[in-house]
Amino acid sequence: MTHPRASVLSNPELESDRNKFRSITGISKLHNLKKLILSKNKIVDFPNEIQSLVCLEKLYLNQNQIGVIPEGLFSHLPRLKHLQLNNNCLGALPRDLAACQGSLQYLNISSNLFRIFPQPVVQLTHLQELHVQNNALRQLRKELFQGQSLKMFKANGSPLQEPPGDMCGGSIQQMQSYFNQLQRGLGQEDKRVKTMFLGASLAGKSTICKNLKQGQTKLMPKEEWTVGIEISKFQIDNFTFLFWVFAGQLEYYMTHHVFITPQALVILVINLHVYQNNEKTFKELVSFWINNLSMRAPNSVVLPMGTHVDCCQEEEVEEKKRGIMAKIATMLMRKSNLTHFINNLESSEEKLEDMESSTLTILNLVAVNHTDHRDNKKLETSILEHVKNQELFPKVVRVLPPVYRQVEAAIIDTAE
Ligand SMILES: Nc1nc2c(ncn2[C@@H]2O[C@H](COP(=O)(O)OP(=O)(O)OP(=O)(O)O)[C@@H](O)[C@H]2O)c(=O)[nH]1
Ligand SMILES: [Mg+2]
Repeated sequence: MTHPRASVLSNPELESDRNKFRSITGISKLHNLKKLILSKNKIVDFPNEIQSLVCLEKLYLNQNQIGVIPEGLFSHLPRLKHLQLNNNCLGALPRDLAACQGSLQYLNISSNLFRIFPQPVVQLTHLQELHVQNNALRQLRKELFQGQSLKMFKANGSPLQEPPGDMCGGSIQQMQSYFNQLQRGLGQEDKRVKTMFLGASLAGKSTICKNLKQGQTKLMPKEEWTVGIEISKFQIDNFTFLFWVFAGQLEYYMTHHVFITPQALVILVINLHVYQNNEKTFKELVSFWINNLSMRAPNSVVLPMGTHVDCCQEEEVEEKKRGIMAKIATMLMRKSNLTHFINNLESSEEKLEDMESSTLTILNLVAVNHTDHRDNKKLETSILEHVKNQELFPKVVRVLPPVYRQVEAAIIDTAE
């Protein structure tokens, strides 16, 4: 965009959104401009001429491709009240944004690439509304919640540890209380993974769970099938696993929709002796469960686990492992083609983002021989390796004040 028409020189607003501008020049003479809308363009370089717009109160630069904002521009904008920078490629903010501390009331930096909470935001003492969601933040700053001004705050969609992401849906008062508690006692890292065992009846879910917990290689008696859901706690190193073993029998399927919740490690247990490389057993033992999960818990990480290895030949196990993984890959490919197709139909950007983030991760199948003690150890190591991977499990680590941990422990005790 160059040289806006003379008529805008006296107009306090300039709207030039939804164009394909890559850069903006010729706006420096618009000294009286109060509102500048340059959203939904393709701007890469922050328009330096904005520093001449000394009356500017509202600036919309959202949905562009800005990666850096140079230092020294915001100090020329003492009246700026509303700043929208969401959906760009920003990883930091210039220090002089703090110069707008007397005026800035609304700031949106959501859907950018922030990994560290930008320091200048902490100094914005008049901020009333702050959007930082969908970044790569692990920590928020307590100073944000110490003042009186902040009324609205959104921070979902980042792998937050301090405070844990599930707390950020709460009120400002809850956030204040969390940070106050944290100050009083030392915050401790809590690493916790909900682990759901799913799979057809008699697949061996309860057996795996019991063997892991008790470090044994025993088989469960057939009569002891699970009724409903069994919940228990298990520790590997400093990770706490909450095991949820689901009954595989048909009559309990209707309860699954209540209890299968997102953000979990799912161990999909498959009886390799019963599995034959055909559509029927793939559907019953594998695809039924994966389809179910992609509907109810689309962000889960699934570890397929083969059992009854002791009843199979060695080469049979390898062949079935390969067969299952190949069929899963084909199935996911079909799903992703469908998603792509729907994406092309839908123009709503939020819808697109939702779709993108709804993908199951399916890990490589591990086969476990319950009669071999070493397999138990291997399984433990493999589970631990996966949950330590922060890309796979960004929400495992939570920093909790001691009092929160005590309350949680009391609740679990009561439940047990
Ligand atoms: N030979 C052999 N038997 C196994 C193995 N795993 C489980 N079993 C046996 O298979 C039967 C079913 O195992 P469970 O662990 O109860 O199966 P489940 O998946 O919990 O079944 P539901 O509770 O009905 O959903 C039991 O008799 C186990 O002893 C295995 O790897 N090898
Ligand atoms: Mg069971």
